[in-house]
Formats: sequence, C-alpha cells, structure tokens
Amino acid sequence: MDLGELRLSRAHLNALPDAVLRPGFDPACLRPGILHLGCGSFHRAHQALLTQQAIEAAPGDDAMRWGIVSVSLVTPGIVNALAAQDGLYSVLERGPSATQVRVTGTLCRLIYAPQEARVLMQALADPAISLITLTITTAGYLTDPVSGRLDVNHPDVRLDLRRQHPHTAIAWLVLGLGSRYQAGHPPPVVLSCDNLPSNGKILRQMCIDFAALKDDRLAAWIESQVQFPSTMVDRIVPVTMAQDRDDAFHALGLHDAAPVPAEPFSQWVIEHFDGPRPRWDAAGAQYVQDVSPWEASKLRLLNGGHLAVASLGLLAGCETVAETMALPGMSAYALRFMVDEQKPTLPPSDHDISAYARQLVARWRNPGIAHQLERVARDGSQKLPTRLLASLRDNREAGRPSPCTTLAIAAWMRCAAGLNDAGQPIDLQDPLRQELFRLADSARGNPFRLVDLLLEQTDIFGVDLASDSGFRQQLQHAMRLLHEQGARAAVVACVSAWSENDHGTGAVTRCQQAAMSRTP
Ligand code: CS2
Repeated sequence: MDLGELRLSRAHLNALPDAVLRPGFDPACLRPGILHLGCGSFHRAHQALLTQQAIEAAPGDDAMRWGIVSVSLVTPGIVNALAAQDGLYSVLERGPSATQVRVTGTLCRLIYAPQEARVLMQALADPAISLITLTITTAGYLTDPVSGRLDVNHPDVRLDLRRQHPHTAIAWLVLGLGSRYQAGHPPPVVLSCDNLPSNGKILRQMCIDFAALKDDRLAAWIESQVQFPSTMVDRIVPVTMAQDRDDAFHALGLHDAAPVPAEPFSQWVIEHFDGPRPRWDAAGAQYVQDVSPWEASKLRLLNGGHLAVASLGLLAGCETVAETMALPGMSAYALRFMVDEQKPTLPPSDHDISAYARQLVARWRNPGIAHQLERVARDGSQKLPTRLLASLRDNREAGRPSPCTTLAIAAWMRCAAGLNDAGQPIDLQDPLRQELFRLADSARGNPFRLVDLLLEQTDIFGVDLASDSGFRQQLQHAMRLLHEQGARAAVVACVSAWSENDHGTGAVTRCQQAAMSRTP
C-alpha cells in the first residue's frame, strides 16, 4: 500500500518516527472521565493535549480515568475524521524556526450529537464522568446582551424546550444535569473553556435559567449543587490549512485528517473547585482563587491588541498577524497600545504586565503561525465594546490619552467600509455586515461622515461615546491619517509622535526601542 494511504491509528503508534512525541500511555486503556462539548481545534490543541501531559506527569491507574468523550454538536466532519484514526491526531506546535509534532490520544470516544443522541444522553448521565467541559463559542451561551440572562426568545431556546433531543449545548447540559438529579447522583463539575470573561458565572446562569423554564426544582438543585469554576484559556490556534496536513504527513509518515497547528505557548488558569480532576497543575495549569485579573489582561492586551493589529493589517493589505507585526513600527505600536493604554486600566494585581506585553509581541511575531487577520477581525462589531471601547472609556475618564486605541477604532471603522488602502475588498465577516456596508455607502467616501454614521451605532458605541466631542475629534484625526496616508504610515506616525513627545514610561521606551530595532 502507498504510504500516503496509511492513516494515523493506534496500530501505528509504536512505529512513529522518534522526533514525533506520542502519548506516554496506551490510549486504548483510557476510561472516560471528562465529557467535552465542542470538539473544535482549540479544544484539541489546548485541554485535550494538556490532559495528556497531566496523565504523563502523574501516571498510574488513577490517571487513566481521564479519557475524554468529545462531542460535536454541529458538524459530523471532525468526529468522523477522528473516529477513523482511533481519536488520535497531531498538534503541530509551531515555533519561529521549528515545529514539534505531538500525537494526542486522550479522546477516547467521539460523538456526533444529532445522530447519536442516546449515546450522548448515556454519557452525560454516567457518574464516572465527573467533569463536563465546553468550548461552544460566545454565541453558544445564548445570552441576552442587555440582561445578561438566557435569551428566552432565541429561536433555538424555544425549539429546544420542545425537542426530545436538543440542539444547543446549554440544553444538552441541563438535560445531563437533570439526569444526575433524577438518579440522585452527584453532579459533575462544569468548566467553560471559552474565551469570555466570567465564563463560569455566565454558564451557571444560563443553565439555571434554562432549567427554570422546565423545572424549578432542577434549577434550584443546579444553583445549590453544581460548581461552575471560571477559567482563562490561552493558546493561539489558527485554522488548519493544507500545509498543516502536508507537514503532519511528512512528520508522521502517515495521513492525519485532523491535525491542529498551534503556537508553543499555552495557558490555563482555573478557579479553585472541589472534586477530582486530572493533574492539570502538573502539566502547567494554575489554580487560583480569582481568575478575573488574568481575564482582564488577556481581554484588553491580547484580544484587544489582536483586534487593533488585525484592523490595521487588513487595511495595509496583510494576511496574517505575523506579517502585520513585521511592518515598520508595528511592534512598537502594539507595545505602546498595551503598556501605555491598556495596562493602566487593569485591576490591581501583582502580575508583570509589561513582561506579558513583551511576550505577546513575541508570540504575535512568530512567523510559524499563519494566524489569518480575517479570522481575528471576524465579528469585530461584537468584539469592539469589550476589547477596545471599555479601556478607552476608562482612559477618557482618567484623562489619559489613548491615541493607539483611537487609531485601532478608526481602522476598524475603515475595515467596516469594506476596502483596504489599495482599494481592494476586505472580506468582513460580521453579524452587522449589511448594515455596516449600508452606512459606508451613505458616507460616499467621506471619512468624517463615516465616523459620524458609525458613532451613531449606539449598540456598539453607547450614547456616551457618540456624544463625546473630544473623542469624535480624535477619531476624525486618526481617520484622516488613515485616509490620507494609509495604515502603514499611520502606525509609524503614531509611534513617532509618541517618541517625540516622550509620553511613554522609561520601561516602555526601552521596549519600544528594542522592538523597533528588530523591525525590518
Ligand atoms: C483572537 C483569539 O480571534 C480572536 O478574537 O483574539 O481567538 C485569540 O487568538 C485567543 O483568545 C488566544 O488565546
């Protein structure tokens, strides 16, 4: 048989080349202890791999109880691909100059919920499953943005109340918790692994609200008995491309239909909870009393910085974060954005935020990671309020200037109009896409008119920013710079103005100089 037709599977594990890291245990001997909803790339490159490392760090029979039942709620593709290779797949950890391939073997069962509802129900009810984890994206929480409660008018919520086998993760979870309640079994601990602040608190509220629509006693039991620790998850995981499949094939000598590329960095901060769990701490996870300082710095520096870099990079005609970070002045801009404009808005903590910012610049510059800008900028209208506008408000209240944040907001506005600096289309994926294009059309190429029309979108900017004339002026200034000179020159102008005025702290100036000297 042609080598190209051989598929990664348990039978081949021992014959893998030495350079490939493989599970330090026999995956066939794992027993299910975790059920995960949302079998996407992030889960496979983060929690599933960390669980493998936890089992390896503290091996033994007890560790083998932490196999993962991984559930796809929406599409069968990934589950079928994984099932055909005994749940095994490779994580391609791409550093700046080398890639480490790690075959991961913790997915001990795969379920495609729409076709295997009974199997999923049994797994949810199984008392051996003591942890349920989720990566279902922000939209999967079905939260009403105004009340912060379950959106009871959401069509999926209404349908799931009537269906025997639901479609949404929240409804599945409540059904599973209900079966433990009915059977008198202890509940599992439920851990959200989505990139959303207070993810545990939000998930808890959504489950209580959904349960209350069916059975008040179940809602009360969930409220008093189920633990929903919040977690902060971090790892940059770009979309899998043909190159990743090719690289996996070359490394393994076998075909892997489900490889995941990821940066070497990985972080998981988990709120303390009671009950058994894998030795995630031995594999690098941290247990803390309060995750909110980690959440805040991640949201404002990493995710806010990502949105800023992606908006400017899209205008400049770049495709990836690393390509954008290599533009002149961009690293200095990113550092200034993070250290001068985001750091002062964070809650007090003993974290070294300047070191975190420098580490982020290095992570974003990693040329091994092809992190597509269009993906980072996707749903920008929904990301803008928490990632850029919240810190802008804090800075305005404190009287601190925030020219980098303002430039990023102006860049997002220009992207929303759908054309880059060379007049080529930007494929903006956003729930407000049609509305944004309509507004851009009525601005008829007038950048100040675009600012005025977009600022009127109070769902995004609130009434306060729409009526803040100082902010409007600064935004117009940034928009003029982008309109007349383009994003590349605007970034350089932004950091040069800063150096001349010496607004930055000494520490940042050194960072900036270091970053600028690395810039080609
Ligand atoms: C990114 C995140 O697409 C985005 O919004 O900022 O997905 C980011 O890559 C992750 O949060 C990193 O942990």
